[in-house]
Amino acid sequence: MKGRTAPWNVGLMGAFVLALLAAASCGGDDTGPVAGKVGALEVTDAYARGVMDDVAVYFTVKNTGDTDDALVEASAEVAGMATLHETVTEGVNVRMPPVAEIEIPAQEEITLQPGGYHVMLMDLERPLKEGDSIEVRLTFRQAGTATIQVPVVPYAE
Ligand SMILES: [Cu+2]
Repeated sequence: MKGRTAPWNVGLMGAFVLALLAAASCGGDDTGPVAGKVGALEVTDAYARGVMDDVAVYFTVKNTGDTDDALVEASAEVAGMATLHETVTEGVNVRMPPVAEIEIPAQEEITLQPGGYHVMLMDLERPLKEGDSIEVRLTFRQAGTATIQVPVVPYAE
């Protein structure tokens, strides 16, 4: 039995990402960087991280309009498939059933976060590592499609 395996090679790249994360958290505001806008929708605080062989994408969508909207589809060039998932915890079992859409009511803000809704990227063309940035397309029923750049962050326990 060897010593524990470091999950990340904390070298220059690790230091670089930590610096980026520190800079990103210094906004002094709850709203993080704007990842993309389409119509009345503003997407902020986007990040992605590995979950087993797949990658989960999280972000906040604010609907500044007077019309209810919904996220209905996602895609990414690096992924053969992208699905909207919900995380459901029942006792010790965690499932991620696909959902047809994620509602974004008028004048409201919804956050996709660990333990809840997320976009799951599957069938990846290449493994993603922290520091990568991936392009993700989000299609909303009313507003249309937003293309956002999503940084890959380390998995946090
Ligand atoms: Cu999932």
